[in-house]
Amino acid sequence: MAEEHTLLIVKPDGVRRGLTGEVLRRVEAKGLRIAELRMDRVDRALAEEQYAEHRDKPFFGELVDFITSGDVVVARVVGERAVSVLRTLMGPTDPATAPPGTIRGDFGTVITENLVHGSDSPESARRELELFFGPGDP
Ligand code: 3AN
Repeated sequence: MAEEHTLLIVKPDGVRRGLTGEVLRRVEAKGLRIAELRMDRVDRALAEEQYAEHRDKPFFGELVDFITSGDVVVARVVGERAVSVLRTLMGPTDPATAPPGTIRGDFGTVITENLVHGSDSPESARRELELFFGPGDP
């Protein structure tokens, strides 16, 4: 099976709490590769584009406020089934009920502050990687 590329974001809560290294360690220890990496700041326009599918949800404003509230670390993560493997490492959306052993289950309690973002499909990954890293790799 071909390698997939996916977008990982360590959100502002993860960066503020000094958990960037821990998140990246887990990604690498699992066997995925970090192909590109940088610290960044997401402006409102980029946040609204990134979360376009949630535009009509009641939590959209909170989500955009939060992702723009501080530095984030963005990474292009590559490997066999990287999209779903990263999602498994992250755990379900709500950290309060995410199982221990997952990033959200081990480090969070609040749904907005759920530490990490990972693309939810290969199609989302292509779209999101282009937003953050520009055109180029798949
Ligand atoms: P995931 O990040 O697990 O793919 P999505 O795509 O459903 O989850 O939601 C995107 C982000 O929106 C989540 N990471 C979380 O921060 C926020 N979010 C999702 N559902 C809620 C909710 N019910 N209340 C507040 N924020 C939410």
